[in-house]
Amino acid sequence: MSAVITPASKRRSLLNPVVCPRCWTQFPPEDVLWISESQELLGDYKLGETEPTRFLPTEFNASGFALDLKGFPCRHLACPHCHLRLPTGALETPSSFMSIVGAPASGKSYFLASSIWTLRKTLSTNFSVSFQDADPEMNAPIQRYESVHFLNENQNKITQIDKTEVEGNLYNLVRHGDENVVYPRPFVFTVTKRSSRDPKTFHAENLNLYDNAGESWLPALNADSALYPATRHIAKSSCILFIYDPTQDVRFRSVCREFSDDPQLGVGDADALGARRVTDSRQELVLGEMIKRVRHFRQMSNTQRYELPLIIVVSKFDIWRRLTPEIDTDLPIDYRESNGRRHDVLRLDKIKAASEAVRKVLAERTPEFTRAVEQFASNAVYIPFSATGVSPVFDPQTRQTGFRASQLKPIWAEVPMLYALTQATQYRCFIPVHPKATPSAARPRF
Ligand SMILES: Nc1nc2c(ncn2[C@@H]2O[C@H](COP(=O)(O)OP(=O)(O)OP(=O)(O)O)[C@@H](O)[C@H]2O)c(=O)[nH]1
Ligand SMILES: [Mg+2]
Repeated sequence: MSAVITPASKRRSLLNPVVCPRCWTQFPPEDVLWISESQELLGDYKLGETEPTRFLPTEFNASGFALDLKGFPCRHLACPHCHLRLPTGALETPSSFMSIVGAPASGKSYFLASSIWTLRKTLSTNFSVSFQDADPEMNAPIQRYESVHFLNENQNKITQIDKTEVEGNLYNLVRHGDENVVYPRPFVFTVTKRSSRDPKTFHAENLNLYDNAGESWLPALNADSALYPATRHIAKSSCILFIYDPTQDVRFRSVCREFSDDPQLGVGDADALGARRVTDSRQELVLGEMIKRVRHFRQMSNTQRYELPLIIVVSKFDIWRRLTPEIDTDLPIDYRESNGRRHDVLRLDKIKAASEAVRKVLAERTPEFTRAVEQFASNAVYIPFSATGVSPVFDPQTRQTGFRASQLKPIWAEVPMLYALTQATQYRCFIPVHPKATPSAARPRF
C-alpha cells in the first residue's frame, strides 16, 4: 500500500511498523532515533566515535523537530536497530524493495546507471510519475554512475563505471555487541503519482535498490552471512531482476563472434581484452544460489514455486541482437484516449513477444538455465537490454577501456524497471498497461 498524501492533512500519518532499508528491521515509529546536529555531540556505540550521537528525544520545537542535548533542532532520523540514517520520509512513505542479482561483470551497475537515468525522464514524461532521490546524499554513488556516462562534460573521453567491490563506500559497518556487521547501502527513490480519482491526492512509495558485487551472489560460504548480510534484501523484495550476461557463456560467445567484435567475446587486440573483466561464472549456478537464498529467507519448501515476478534481464543486447531480429526495439509505450484525454500505456504484448524470442534463444543454447528459471518461478519474463548500445573501446594511447558518452545508445534501458513497476503490487496503480497496440484510427492526430 502506498502512502497517500493530501494537502489538507497537515498532521502526518505514520507507518506502523516502519521497515529500515539498511538492516530490514521492522520497528514502531515511536522508537525512531534522532541524529544530533551539534558538532560537540559526537560518538555512537554502534557506529563509532566520529558519528553524530543518536538519541531518543524528549523535547521538540514548535515545528516538531527533536532538540538535541545542546538544544539544536535535528533533521535526520536513524533506525533503532542499526542506528544508520533513514531516508527522508521513511516514517510516512512505505518502503518496497527490488533485488538486482547477477554474476560479476554481468552488467548490474551499468543496468542501474542506465535504467535510473532513463526512468527519471520516461516516468515523468510518459506516465506523470515523479521518480526522485529520496535522499540525494544517500544516492550519491548512483548519481556518480549516471554522471560518468550521461552527464560527462567531455563527451569523447573514455570512461567506465568501476567494478563493485565487496567492501568500501557502498557498505556501512555497524557494531552489534562484540561483532561488526556490514550492511549494503540502499539507493532510495521516492516514486509519486497524483491519484486519477482525486487530483488533490498523491500516492508515494520509497523504492530501495542495492548494487551488490557479483561475488556476493556466488555460491561461496562467505558470500553472504549473518555478519555480511549483503543480499538479504531478497527476503523483502517484491520483484527480482536477474541480470543474465550471454557473453559469459562459451556457447553464446562462439555464435556472437560471427557478427560482433566486442572485446567481451575474446576477439581482437589482446590489450583490448582489458575491456572484458574475465569471470565466466556459471550463471545457472548463480541462479541456483539465489534460489537457495530466496527459499531459505522466505521459508519456502523445495517444491514451492516463487510467485512474485522474476525478470531475467538479458544484458549486452547490442552484442547478441542479431540472434533475435524479430524483436522490435522501439519503446513498448503507446497511448490511449479516454474522456478526450491522452495517456500513455506500457504495451505488455510487445514485452511478452520479446520475452518469447529471448527465451527461445536462451533455451536453445543454455537450456539448463531456462529450465531452472521456470521450475522455480511461475511468473518469469525475459527482457533484452543494453545499457550502452555499443561495445567498450580501448584507447592504445591512454591504455583506457570504456565508453565515449557521445556514442552511447542504450536499448530498452528503462523497460525492465517499467515492467517491474507494473508487476510489483505496490506500484500497480502507477503505470497503466495495455495488452495490445492502439488501432491506428484511435490514435490522436497532431
Ligand atoms: N557491450 C556491452 N558491454 C556492456 C554493457 N553493459 C556493461 N558492459 C560491460 O560489462 C562490464 C561489466 O559491467 P558492470 O555493470 O560493471 O558489471 P557488474 O555486474 O556490476 O559487475 P560487478 O560489479 O563485478 O558485480 C563493463 O565494464 C562494460 O565494459 C552493454 O550494454 N553492452
Ligand atoms: Mg557492479
